[in-house]
Amino acid sequence: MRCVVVGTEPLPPGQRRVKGWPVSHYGPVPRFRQDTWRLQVFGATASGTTYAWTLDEIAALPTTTITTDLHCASGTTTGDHEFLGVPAATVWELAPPGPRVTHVMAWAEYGYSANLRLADFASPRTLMATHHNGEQLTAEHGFPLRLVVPHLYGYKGPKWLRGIEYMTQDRHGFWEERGYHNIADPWAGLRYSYQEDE
Ligand SMILES: Nc1nc2c(c(=O)[nH]1)N[C@H]1C(S)=C(S)[C@@H](COP(=O)(O)O)O[C@H]1N2
Ligand SMILES: [Mo]
Repeated sequence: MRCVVVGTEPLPPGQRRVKGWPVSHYGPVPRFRQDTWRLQVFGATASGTTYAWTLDEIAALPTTTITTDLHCASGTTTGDHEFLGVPAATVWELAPPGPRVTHVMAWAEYGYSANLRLADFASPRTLMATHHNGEQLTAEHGFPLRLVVPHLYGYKGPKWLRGIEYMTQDRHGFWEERGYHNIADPWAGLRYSYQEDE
């Protein structure tokens, strides 16, 4: 039996806790097509080749579980999340990056993207999640695969993850291009891009 006390975890500055798990994202919920779905790893790989894994191949990899709150940069925090999935660092091992790689771009369906520093992507708690609280992710929350970066604001974790691009310099993703902070550390309150100049 899972027994979680909700609402006792400390909150980052400016966040308020909401009940349940509201759905929030930009654009429509994509339909999953098993025959064409691949997770691709591309860009500055060590071998120069692109890697592509089917969902079955992902599902065969060792998994881990994390418990975390999710902090949306709009100010809401939801709790009681237990994610199961493949550690993002596994990508690092199976598809090694070239020596000059400093950042990754995590790509989702419909071109949504989020840029991450290496250390944030390969952090031990960063996960490519397939399950939430013991159940397969729902379509609205990112089925079949969702990046969860528990120590950053929600926009750094694409739902419907489809690609990891290795980059040799930083580049803005979807929300980072639209006024949100490049680093997105909720504990430091790094919410908006104008704060990058402070
Ligand atoms: N593909 C995609 N992933 C996304 C988003 C999006 O617009 N598209 N929004 C992000 C933001 S801003 C947040 S707060 C979380 C919300 O996740 P939830 O709907 O599961 O609560 O998804 C993140 N992942
Ligand atoms: Mo968000």
